[in-house]
Amino acid sequence: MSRIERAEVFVASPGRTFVTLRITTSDGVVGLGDATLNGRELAVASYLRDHLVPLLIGKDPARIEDMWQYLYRGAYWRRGPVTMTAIAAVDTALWDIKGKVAGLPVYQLLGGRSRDGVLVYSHASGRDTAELLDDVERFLSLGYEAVRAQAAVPEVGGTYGVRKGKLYEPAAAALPDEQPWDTEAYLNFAPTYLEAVRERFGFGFHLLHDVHHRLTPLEAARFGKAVEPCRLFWMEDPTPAENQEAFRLIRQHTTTPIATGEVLNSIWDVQTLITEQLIDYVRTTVVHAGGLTHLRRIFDLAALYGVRTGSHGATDLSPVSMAAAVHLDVAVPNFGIQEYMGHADETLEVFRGGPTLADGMLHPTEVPGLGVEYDEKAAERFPYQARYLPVARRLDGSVHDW
Ligand code: CS2
Ligand code: MG
Repeated sequence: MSRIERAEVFVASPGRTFVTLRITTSDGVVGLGDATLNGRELAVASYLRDHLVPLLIGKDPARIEDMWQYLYRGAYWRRGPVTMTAIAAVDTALWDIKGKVAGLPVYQLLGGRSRDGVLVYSHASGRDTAELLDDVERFLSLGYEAVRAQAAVPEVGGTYGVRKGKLYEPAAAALPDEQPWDTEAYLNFAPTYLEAVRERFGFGFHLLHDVHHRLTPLEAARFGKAVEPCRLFWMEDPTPAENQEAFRLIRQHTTTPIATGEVLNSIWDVQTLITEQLIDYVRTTVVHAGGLTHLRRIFDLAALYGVRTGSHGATDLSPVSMAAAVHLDVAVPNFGIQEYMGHADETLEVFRGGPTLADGMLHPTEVPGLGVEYDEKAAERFPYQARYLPVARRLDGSVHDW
């Protein structure tokens, strides 16, 4: 019987930092898992190297569910982004191996296709409304059917989501970049540029916006009401989601659809949001919510309550977890939309293969497994660089949610 013979953890910064787990079986079959936690990467690398890898050697790679239960219940200290990202990497690698052993792309192991392609959205942004409108036009001309819009709030340096280079990369500094934030200025300005997008381009495409955890529940209710005429596909992370019950207040005041979950990492962290239908899209991911095994459970609970999927897919999710995401997206019945930002050229030198983009949709690979390879030699050219996510401070100097 095949056994796990080797489990290696690679930390490299091709374009940005990624942590990748590679499991090799006694039959020489290789599986990959993404273990990247933006700004806290080495914590997961150590959790894997120092605590999980010794448990993997000699185990049966085919026993995916048993491994998940063993690593989750055996941790004693449950949940949290570090633990669930480490478990996710192992889980994803074992699904990759199972697909290769079966000679099937992973989506065939998840029930097969429910749709021909996976609708995606990408990120338009601008330092002002005019620049944002040009960027929205660019993405629409590239064939995207869904576009997220974010513009810098005048006089406030810390607006989330405004791209500086080719890709939006918030983890850009060797120490946290402290950015000013002014909620009133945001609440006065953001509805104006979302209205400007609709005025210029109409309603023939999906328009999304990420509030990025910045508002209180009542402010979020006020924002949701203000943008109802824009008919957003969703307003994302309107308020910090640890307080799931807080979404009841938002729900009472506005019909603007709500998406949350990218920073959450277990079914228990989204249970109230889903079972009380406080959200319309759940954004949990393969890499941060325990892998395909656990994410499928979250998506199946969501399906019972009419909640659709809308997984996070920023550049800090590696091509491995993006490939796994598309294999699940194409199979689940309650798919909503997949965030997709693409990756830097350096990243694609290290991670080979993965889903293809055509006509605003991602399509999974048809090769056995996940369809991504990790080029260890290429990765050696990109040594690890410590990068932090920013910290937001209100104008009075107190810390705010970034
Ligand atoms: C954002 C991300 O893509 C999104 O919806 O929330 O840019 C997020 O800020 C980063 O992934 C954090 O690492
Ligand atoms: Mg977000």
